[in-house]
Amino acid sequence: MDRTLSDTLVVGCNDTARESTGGPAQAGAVDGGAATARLAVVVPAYQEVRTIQRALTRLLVALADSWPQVRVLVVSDGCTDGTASAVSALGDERISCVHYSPNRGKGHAIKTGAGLVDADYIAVIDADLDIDPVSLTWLLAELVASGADVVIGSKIHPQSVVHYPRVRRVLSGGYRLLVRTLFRLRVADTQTGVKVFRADALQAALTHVHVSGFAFDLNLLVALTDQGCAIREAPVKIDYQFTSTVPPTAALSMLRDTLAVAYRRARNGGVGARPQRGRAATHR
Ligand SMILES: Nc1nc2c(ncn2[C@@H]2O[C@H](COP(=O)(O)OP(=O)(O)O)[C@@H](O)[C@H]2O)c(=O)[nH]1
Ligand SMILES: [Mg+2]
Repeated sequence: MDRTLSDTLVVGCNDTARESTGGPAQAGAVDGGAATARLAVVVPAYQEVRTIQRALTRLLVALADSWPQVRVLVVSDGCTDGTASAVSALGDERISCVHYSPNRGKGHAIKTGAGLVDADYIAVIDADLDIDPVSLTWLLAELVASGADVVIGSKIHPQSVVHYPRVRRVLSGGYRLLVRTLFRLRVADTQTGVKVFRADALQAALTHVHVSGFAFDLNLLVALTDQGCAIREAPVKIDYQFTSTVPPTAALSMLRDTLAVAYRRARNGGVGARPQRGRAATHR
């Protein structure tokens, strides 16, 4: 039986576990980067006990100069391997962890985390060691400098440095082709696990995002696009560590979810738009 947010457990690293009041995890003021802007980083995690401590330490080191007041919220997505305890054991007051059970998917984890933080900018980064968190500083710099609503990491940005197995490159390229054909978004790579958002734009779009698995990123970017948000791409540094927890069946559910987003968008004339009765709508 699914548990709802009201019975999730929020664990401050220096606290003993306590029941969530449903209130936000506070993000602090930022002195560097964007003057007084508050940054919260949401980290979706599933069975990451082996990497989570190193990943979080690396993340905080990368952000130390430009975003020293950052707050990090790890969302333990039904982990049964002690990921939440490993986060807690770090004892870092900048890091909180919310745990729920059972596993609901990466998209659900991000949506849950974004609903709990209070910040001006919300970043999302994978919990494993594949993506170098220096990428996050590049995305944030671009968000602040450009005034865009969203900046996403792109594996095919000319300045990206990506070490990825061939089979993943092929799958990723095939998915990008499918997305380009179905959605005609202005961004090329919807799936890389590092993104930054103006919090108000993200919160508004999330109310229209229903996919909870890996096609969540696509669903979210379609919703942001249909709301008229300015979305830019920035380079990433990725060194694949072969620690992926994605099961082989995920490709099928991702395809199913992607087609469902395309269908709903065509039917409603946009993600977040009201259904248009009696005619198929075009979307751009
Ligand atoms: N595989 C998987 N990852 C999840 C889930 N929920 C949250 N995540 C996190 O989503 C991120 C991406 O997952 P990963 O297995 O590394 O995917 P990949 O990088 O695309 O191979 C990681 O931080 C995971 O811990 C889930 O249900 N399944
Ligand atoms: Mg990964």
